[in-house]
Amino acid sequence: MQNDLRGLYSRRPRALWFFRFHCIMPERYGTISQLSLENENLSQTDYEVLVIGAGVAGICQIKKLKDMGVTALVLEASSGLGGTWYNNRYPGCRFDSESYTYGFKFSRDLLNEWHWKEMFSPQPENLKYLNFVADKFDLHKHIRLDAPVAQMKWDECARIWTVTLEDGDELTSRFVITCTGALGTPTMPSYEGMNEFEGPSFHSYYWPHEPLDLTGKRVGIIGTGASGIQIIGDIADKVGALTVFQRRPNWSVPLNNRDITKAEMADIRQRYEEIFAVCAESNGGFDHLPDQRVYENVSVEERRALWDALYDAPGFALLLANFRETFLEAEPNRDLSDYVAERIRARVNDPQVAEQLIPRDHGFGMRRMPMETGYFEAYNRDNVRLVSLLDTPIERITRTGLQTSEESFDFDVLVYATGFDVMTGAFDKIDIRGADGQRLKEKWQGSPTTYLGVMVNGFPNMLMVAGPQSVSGSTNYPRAIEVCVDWIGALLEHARTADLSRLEADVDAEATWTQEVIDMQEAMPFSKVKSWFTGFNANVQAANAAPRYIAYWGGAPRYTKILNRVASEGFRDINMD
Ligand code: NA7
Repeated sequence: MQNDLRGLYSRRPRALWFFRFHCIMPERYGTISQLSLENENLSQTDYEVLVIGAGVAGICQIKKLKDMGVTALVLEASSGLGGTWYNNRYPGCRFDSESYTYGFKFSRDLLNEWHWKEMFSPQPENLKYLNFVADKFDLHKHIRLDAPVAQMKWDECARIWTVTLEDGDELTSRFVITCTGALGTPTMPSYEGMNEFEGPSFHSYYWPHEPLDLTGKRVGIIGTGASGIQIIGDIADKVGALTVFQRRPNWSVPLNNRDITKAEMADIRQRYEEIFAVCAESNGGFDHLPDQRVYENVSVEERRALWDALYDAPGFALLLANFRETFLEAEPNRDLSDYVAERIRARVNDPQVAEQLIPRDHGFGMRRMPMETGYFEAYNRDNVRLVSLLDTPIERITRTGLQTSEESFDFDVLVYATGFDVMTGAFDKIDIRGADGQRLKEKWQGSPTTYLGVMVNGFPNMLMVAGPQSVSGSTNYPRAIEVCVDWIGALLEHARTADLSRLEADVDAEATWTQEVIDMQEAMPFSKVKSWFTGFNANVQAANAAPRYIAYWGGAPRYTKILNRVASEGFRDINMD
């Protein structure tokens, strides 16, 4: 019986085992002898660790737990693994991280075997990759699909979590690790008449899984964030007519995607260590490092040459391989914004439309920048029209389309690319009750507080991968996830060695970390810009809501250093017994 709690806490297994069940449900579990009997037939409703979510984080986490010999189960709400890459099926959905920086690095075999076919791999291929990983490491049997979690309740006496699924099933575990993702809780606007539209209408996250033929169709799309911009660039030349309803425009630059040949992939495989070393050094966890020159020491012509090259380079190059000052200081940022505005004007034929596509309320890089493929050229097509909601707001959705303050539109299909309740949304959906019955949603009302984005005081034995206030939300997701999963592995190993069954972040340590998160965000030039970077979503928060602190902006290297220091000092900010 190595794969149960007795395996993890081997020095006093029976005492712990008895303690928990006798303590919580004496009537149900009865006497010691009955207990022993039941232990022999351990039904799989009890685990050392329950993991919530089988996306990129959950897959990485279960692999780690499996390697550690821990009995664990992943509970996944959807009917397939993959999280974001299972759910988002909209046309044009793809990475904007270079594919070879997005894959897991925990296995050399895996790196050697997988061929990324495009620089920025599309959703179907990404889902295939995650299933390939699950197949290769035999993870499917540790994942329960169609298992949305409704409630998690901590039992202080037994030191276990009881996790209740939406269908009423109950499971128990010593630890729960949440891997619920940053962008899995879509938000809809609240326009009058939304239920009346007679054609297909859906959030981009719920784009139908079965093929949806848009040929000749009149399509309306609301929202021009990363999802909307990918969709528009992809479908403009396939639909009959496309009307884009844009509220605030976003800066966007070319993704510059292309195929990766076999020879290139062979070279990438040789250089994986080098590539991941760059990612570890980069604040954003990407394969881009900033230009080291001082902005004011570089001539206007040289700056221009760099920007031209970066505009044509893959991915986030213009944002991340630029002079540091273009992100951090007002004037350089204005210069760069002017440059990008000029590029937009050069690509959009109608000057009035071009001006509507250029952001005025924030500088380049001050919100999460969508990457585009043919997005601006789409507006040069006769079948594509831009409607600025700043000029003519939507008044209501109708049976056949929608009505703005000026005009009525008819559509066959209506798409809401209206964003997500980022980071905390997935937690709010679950009724999480910690010690003393405290509700996490109430504790996090306003803004979350965490210890390192991994633990929460008052919620013992709950660990978060890519949780609020971790660095995951602000960086190349899998790079941060692997750091976090390794750290959690070390913490569980530490608990196992020291025979500990209750881990809780110290209240003062949590306050210190939350202050660090606040300080880092406030130091960012985008801290006053309303966007999901600053925890704002107009469909969830009131326009005058106070800023929220949902991500750590101190950069991946600093975050990793802090995690490593905490581990090397024996996790002393975590109360353990
Ligand atoms: P985003 O980036 O949050 O974008 C949502 C878009 O929807 C944005 O343009 C919003 O305009 C618009 N929006 C939201 N609500 C409304 C209403 N009520 N009316 C009109 N327009 C609205 O979400 P995405 O899905 O595009 O991208 C999410 C992340 O996925 C992205 O950052 C990547 O990390 C991957 P607003 O700017 O609020 O005026």
